[in-house]
Amino acid sequence: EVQSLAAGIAQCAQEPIRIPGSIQPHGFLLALEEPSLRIRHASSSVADWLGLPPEALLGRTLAELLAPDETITATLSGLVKEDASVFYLGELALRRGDDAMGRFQLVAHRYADLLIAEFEPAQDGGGPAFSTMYPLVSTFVARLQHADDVERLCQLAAEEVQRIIGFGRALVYRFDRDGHGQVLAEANTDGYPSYLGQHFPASDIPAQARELYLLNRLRVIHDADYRPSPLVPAFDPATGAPLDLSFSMLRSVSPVHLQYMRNMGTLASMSISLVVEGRLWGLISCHHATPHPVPFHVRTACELLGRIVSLQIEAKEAHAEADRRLELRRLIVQMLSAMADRDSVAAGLLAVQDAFLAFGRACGGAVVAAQRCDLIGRTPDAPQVAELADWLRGRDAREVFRSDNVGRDVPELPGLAQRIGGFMAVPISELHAHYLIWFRDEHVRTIDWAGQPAKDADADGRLSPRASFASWRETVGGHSLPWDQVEADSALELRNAVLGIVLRKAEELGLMAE
Ligand code: BLA
Repeated sequence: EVQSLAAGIAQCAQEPIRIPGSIQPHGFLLALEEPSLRIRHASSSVADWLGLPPEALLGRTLAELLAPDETITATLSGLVKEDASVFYLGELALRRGDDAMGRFQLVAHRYADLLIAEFEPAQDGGGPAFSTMYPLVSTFVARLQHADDVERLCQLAAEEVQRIIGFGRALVYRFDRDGHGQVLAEANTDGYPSYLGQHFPASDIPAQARELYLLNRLRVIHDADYRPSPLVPAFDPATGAPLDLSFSMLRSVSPVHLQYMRNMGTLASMSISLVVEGRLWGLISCHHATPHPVPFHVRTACELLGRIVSLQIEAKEAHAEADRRLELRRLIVQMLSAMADRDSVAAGLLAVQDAFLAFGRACGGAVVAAQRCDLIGRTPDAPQVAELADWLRGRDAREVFRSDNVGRDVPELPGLAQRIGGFMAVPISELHAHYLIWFRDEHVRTIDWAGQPAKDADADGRLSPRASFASWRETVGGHSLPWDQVEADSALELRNAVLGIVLRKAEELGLMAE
C-alpha cells in the first residue's frame, strides 16, 4: 500500500502543469511572434469573445484583425522595443470592423520568444475600485509594522486579503520541514467552515506546483467547473514544442486539483505565494463557494501584498534567530567562565547546571570524560550514557550529532528511546571520546489533519484528491522537539572554546612543557 501511495505521489508530480495545452475560458489568449505580432497560437475561446474560429487568426497580425483600432497594435508594437517581461496594457475596447467586441483587460508577458497576450472581459463593480487600491495597501503596511510575531502578521494578512477580494475565506498556510502545511490564520465569512490549526499533507500540492509557485506568485481559478479551452495549434509547427504557460494568468490548472476544489466545496480560488529566503514558505489561499472573478488591479494589489508579507516574515524570522543566537552566546560565556574557575570542564558545567540545560532547552545532560560521566537533570542511566558515548565514537569527531528521534536514529540502543526522545552531542576532545550531551524528552504531538493524510490509490496507482475534509486527529510519538541550526552552530562554538580552555589548563599544569 505504501508503495502504491509513493507511486501515486510520483505520478502527481509528473503532471505537466506548465504546458497543459489549454486555458481557463473566461478570456482568450494569443501567442504572438515578435516583432511582426503575427499570431502563432490562439485559444479556442476566441470564438466566444471575438466570434472567430481560432484557425482564422493564425498567421495573421493583430492589426489586420482588429483594425481600425490602432491603440492596441500601437501599444503592443511599443512593447516589442521594451525588455520588460510582464506588461499590463490596461483596458481596451476591441472592435472588428464596425462591430464592438466589448471591453477587455489586456495583460501580456514575454516567454520563450513569444509575446503572450491575454484578454479578459473588463468587469464593472468587481471588487474595490482601482483608485482605492493604493490607500488599502498602504494602510495595511502601516498595520503590519505593529504585528509582534509571525502569527499576528498572518492574521492581518488573511483579514486584509479577504477584505480586498471579497471571497468567503482567506487563510494563511505554512509549510513545515516535511512539506506538510498548517493553517496559521484565517478570515472567514458566514457559512465557511474553519480550517484554522489543521494540517494538510504535502502530497496535496505536488513538487512541480511548488516550484512553479516560487516563480509565479499568484494564481486565480475562476470557476472550478470550467471546460478547458484548447490552444490551437497545441504544438508549435516550427519547433514541435507545446506553448509554455508558466506565467499565464489564464493557464488551465490540473484536473486533479479542480476535483479537489469541488470536493472542498469551493468553485473559485486565488492563491498567493509567500516566499521567504528563496523558499516557498507558505500560501495565502482564498476560497469562494461560487465562481468569482478577480479583476486585474485587485490581483496586482494582492500580489504586492504577498511580497510585503513575505519580506516582513523574513525580517521577523531573522530577528528571532538573532535573538536566540545572542541568548546562546550569553549562556556560553557563563559556562566558560565557570569552567575557567574550576579544575575541569565537568566541574565547571556542574556548577552552572541551569545554564547548561537552558543552552540545549534540555531536560537533562551529560558530560562524558575518560574516567567519569556526570549526569545533570533527567537522563538515561549512566551505563546507557556510556553506551551512547561508545556509539558516538564511530562517528565524525568534529561534527555535532543531533537526533530528534533516538528510536529511529540509534536503533542499536533500543533502551534509550524508553528514557528520552532526542539528544544533541558534541565531541570536546580531538583524541578521546569526550562529549557534551543534551537530552530532550519525548514530545508527543497531536496533529489535526483535514481528512486522512494517507490517500487511496486506485488500481493503476493513480491518486485521487481527498474527498473528505473532516478533521482527524493523529498522535505522533517517539520524537523530541527538533534541534535547529542555531543550536548546532552554538554547540560547535562552545566546543571550540572548551578545547581552548582544556589546552590552556594543560599548559598551566606544565603538561605541554616538553
Ligand atoms: C495544486 N493544491 C494545489 C494548490 C493548493 C492545493 C492550494 C494550488 C492551487 C492554486 O494556487 O490555486 C491544496 N488547497 C490546497 C490545500 C488547501 C487548499 C492543502 O485550499 C488547504 C486549505 N492534489 C491532490 C492529489 C494530487 C494533487 C492527490 O490532492 C495529485 C494527484 C495535485 N494539486 C495538484 C496539482 C496542483 C495542485 C497537480 C497544481 C495545480 C496547478 O497549478 O495546475
